[in-house]
Amino acid sequence: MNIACAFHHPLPESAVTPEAIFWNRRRFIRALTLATTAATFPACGSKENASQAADVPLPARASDALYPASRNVKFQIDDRTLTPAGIAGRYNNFYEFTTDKAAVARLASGLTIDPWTLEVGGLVQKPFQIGFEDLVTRFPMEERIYRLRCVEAWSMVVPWVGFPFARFVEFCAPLSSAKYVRFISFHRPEEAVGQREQAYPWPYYEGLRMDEAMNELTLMTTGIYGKPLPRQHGAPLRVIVPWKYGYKSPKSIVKIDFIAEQPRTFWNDLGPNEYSFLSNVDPDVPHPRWSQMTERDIGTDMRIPTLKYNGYSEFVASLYA
Ligand SMILES: Nc1nc2c(c(=O)[nH]1)N[C@H]1C(S)=C(S)[C@@H](COP(=O)(O)O)O[C@H]1N2
Ligand SMILES: [Mo]
Repeated sequence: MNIACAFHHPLPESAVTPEAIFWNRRRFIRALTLATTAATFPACGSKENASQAADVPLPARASDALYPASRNVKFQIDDRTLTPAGIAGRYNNFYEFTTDKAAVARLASGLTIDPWTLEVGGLVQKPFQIGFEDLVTRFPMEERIYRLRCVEAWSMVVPWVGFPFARFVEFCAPLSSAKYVRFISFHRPEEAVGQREQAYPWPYYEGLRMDEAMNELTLMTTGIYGKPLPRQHGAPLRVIVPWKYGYKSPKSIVKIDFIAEQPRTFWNDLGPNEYSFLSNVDPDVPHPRWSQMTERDIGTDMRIPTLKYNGYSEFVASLYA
């Protein structure tokens, strides 16, 4: 595990790619995005271009009718621009597929997302399994515009669609002995090349304290930009925890357990000194290898100050007082 740790950790973008090359590549990707949104069909029919041009269609599901959901105006971001869908959807961290952000959308296109079963276990009145379609029709859906801040010092502002995780917790009827929630993502090496080829401790696992899980910001997320989640964003079901670094927002969840002890988490196991269990966004606590004082907005390419709790102090500061 510690050997893997030495070689595989999220690096700041500037460490992964020299800045000059990076900026050029971004312009190239942006040009590509503009070119392909203008035309319904890619001009060139090669497989490579077709897969870059648009997301592989999602399976038609009854839950498609839930979109778009009405916006909850309590969660708006006034001081930043919404990140274009074509940028957010081509700059993903999803190591089950690849560490190459620009290639995630293409490599994730083979993930089977329908049917999808969520298993709920641990300290609940009665463990159960529920199909995704059954689950989503039980909760009122809403849209929320949130900031998302990756530990690598980039960020975006996107409209998620989902329902408060607190409603889901109530639905699960946890016992009073449940103090933490643990999330487990899918494990399907046959569909996820990164799970075949990269020596990480699959499946991805994350966790929250119960009070964090119940906070009104924590969103069970099934959509983005007024549509069902595309695979690269964690279809069909993920959690968004906007005051924490992005890796605390696990994708494509298949199991949720209520437990008494603090769960281990994927990135904390890989780099305990670099990725804490709490991982609240904090400009004053540098990552051991880079500053967290600023971040690059991937939509505008602007470097902006990082905000304590990612700008959500009014909602969460009391949890850590
Ligand atoms: N299962 C799983 N969830 C994950 C990750 C991952 O590699 N696997 N990456 C995390 C990281 S580091 C970030 S920044 C966000 C990125 O979400 P996005 O691609 O939808 O922007 O997903 C998080 N959730
Ligand atoms: Mo991240």
